[in-house]
Amino acid sequence: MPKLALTIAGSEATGGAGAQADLKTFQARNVFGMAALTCIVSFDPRNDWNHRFVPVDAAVIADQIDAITGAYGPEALDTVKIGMMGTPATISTVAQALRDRPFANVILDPVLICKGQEPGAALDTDNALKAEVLPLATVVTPNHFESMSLSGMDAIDTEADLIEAAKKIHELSGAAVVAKGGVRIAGPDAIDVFYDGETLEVLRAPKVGDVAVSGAGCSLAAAIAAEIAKGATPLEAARAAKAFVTDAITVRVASNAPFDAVWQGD
Ligand code: PXL
Repeated sequence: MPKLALTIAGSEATGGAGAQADLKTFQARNVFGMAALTCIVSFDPRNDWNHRFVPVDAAVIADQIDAITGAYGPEALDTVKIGMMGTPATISTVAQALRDRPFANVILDPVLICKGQEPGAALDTDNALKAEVLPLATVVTPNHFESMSLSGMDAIDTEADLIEAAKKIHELSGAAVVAKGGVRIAGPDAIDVFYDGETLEVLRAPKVGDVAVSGAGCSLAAAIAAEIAKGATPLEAARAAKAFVTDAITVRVASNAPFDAVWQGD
């Protein structure tokens, strides 16, 4: 029997990011995937690829998690990945579900805004995520923008800055942190910083172009979840996930949207 992993995330219809990326990643990493949808995002091809966003009703989110946790007891299902939440009501519902039926491994991708959205549009949502879900996380995977927001740093320009951010985010969350530099830290390598309070490791891979790819962050967190579900430590999982996502970025799918999509296959 395969190991199991759940994603609680939004639908991103084009299949680059969100729950679609998570489920493809779970399959590619050989774990049985489940998804509870928090929202539906539809890019708008006629309006600058603006993100049209519809939240799923809080009661329906709770029902989905109830169905999943009822079907598979905590012995089989101990790992959950949290992706885009979108509203304070969703965050409260998901946080309650995580407290009701504690998961051993909570991998939080703290999606504060989607790529291309206006920063700062949803401060109340960001604050709710920090207050209610971040304390429950065992692994957290902030991107460049989210690392600045969570650490309170004004700028993260260098590897040293990213290390400082990872340490700060560990202090405030207690989680193992994978702070993603992506294409936003200058230099030939895409670097991510792992820090769990004991081990500091800079994960490196040569950059594949200079433009971000949709779904890389979702797939990284989902791959970490899959590896942890199979028994890896957070550090082992982060290393494997980094290699997996580097491949997925390399064999990307071209898109008319501003970002190409990662491909989790060969
Ligand atoms: O890449 C972050 C992300 C996560 N989840 C959903 C999204 C996006 C970005 O578009 O739509 C549902």
